[in-house]
Amino acid sequence: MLIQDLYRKIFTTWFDEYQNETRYGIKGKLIITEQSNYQKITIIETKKYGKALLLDNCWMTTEKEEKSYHESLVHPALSTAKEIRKVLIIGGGDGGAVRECLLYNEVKHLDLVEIDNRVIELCQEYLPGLGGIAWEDPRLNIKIKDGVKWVMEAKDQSYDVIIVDGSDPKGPALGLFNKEFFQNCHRILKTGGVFATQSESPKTFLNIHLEMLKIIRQIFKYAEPLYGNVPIYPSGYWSWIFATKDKPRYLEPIPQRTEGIKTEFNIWSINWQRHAFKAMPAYLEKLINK
Ligand code: SPD
Repeated sequence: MLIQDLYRKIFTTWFDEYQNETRYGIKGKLIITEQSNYQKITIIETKKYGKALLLDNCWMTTEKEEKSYHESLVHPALSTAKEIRKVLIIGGGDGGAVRECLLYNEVKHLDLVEIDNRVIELCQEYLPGLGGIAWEDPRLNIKIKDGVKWVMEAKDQSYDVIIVDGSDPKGPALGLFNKEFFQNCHRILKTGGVFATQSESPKTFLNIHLEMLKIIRQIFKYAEPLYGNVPIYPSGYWSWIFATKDKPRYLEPIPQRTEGIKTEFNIWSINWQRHAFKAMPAYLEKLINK
C-alpha cells in the first residue's frame, strides 16, 4: 500500500447529506468546520472532487464539479439578456457564479449580495480557484447583506440580470423561495432582463421545484425550467428556472456575445442551451402542464 493511500485510509471519513432517509456521501478529510452567525460551514478534501463545501451538512460545491452547476445557472441568462451591464447575484459566496459572470466584458457592474461573510472568507482561503481572479475584478462589489432585504430596497428596473445562487430552503436561504422575494426580483429587473435561480432537484425536492415554478410563473410573463446534472447534489439531477418580462429570450443565446469566451465552457454551449430547455422528461411535463 502506498504511503498516501495509507494516510488517506486513516484520515478520511464519510461526509453525508441526509434527505428523506437517503444519504448522499463522499469520503474526505476535514479541512475546517465552523459555526458562523448563520450556518455550519464545512470544507473537506476529497479524492474524486477536489475540495468541497457543505453548508449545514448539505453539499454546495466542489472544485471539480462546480462548473456543472455554475455554468448552467449563469450562461443561459448572460448569453440572452438584452443588455448585461448591471448584474446582481444573491448568495454565491463561493465565487463560482461571479467568475462565470465576469467572463463577459459587457458586464460593467456586478453586485454580489451574500449574507454570510465567513462563506466568502473561507472559500477565498480554501477554494480560491472558484472565484479565481474575479475576486480582484474592479467590477465586483461585495455586499455582506441579506439578499431578501437587498431586493426589497433596490430601485425598480435597476438590473439587467438577477441570479439567485442560494442554498436550500431553510436557514438563511429560506426567504429566497417565497413569493414576495420573486415579486421584488421582478420589480427590480429591467424589461429586457433575465432572472435566473437555482430551483432544487426535480427528483429529491420535486414539490419545492414545482412550487417555485408555479410562483415564478404567476409573477413573470415567461418562465421555464432547465434540467441538468450536478453529481454531488441529492439524486444528481438538478434544475434552474429562467424568467423574463418581455419575451422568452432565455431560449435563444446571442452568438456574438459568447464567441470570444467559448474556450472557458465545460458544459454550456449554444446548442446545449437550445436543447436543454426542450429536454423535459415526460413525468415533469405532465406535472408542470396539468
Ligand atoms: N442543495 C444544493 C443547493 C445549492 C445551490 N447553491 C450552491 C452554491 C454554489 N455556488
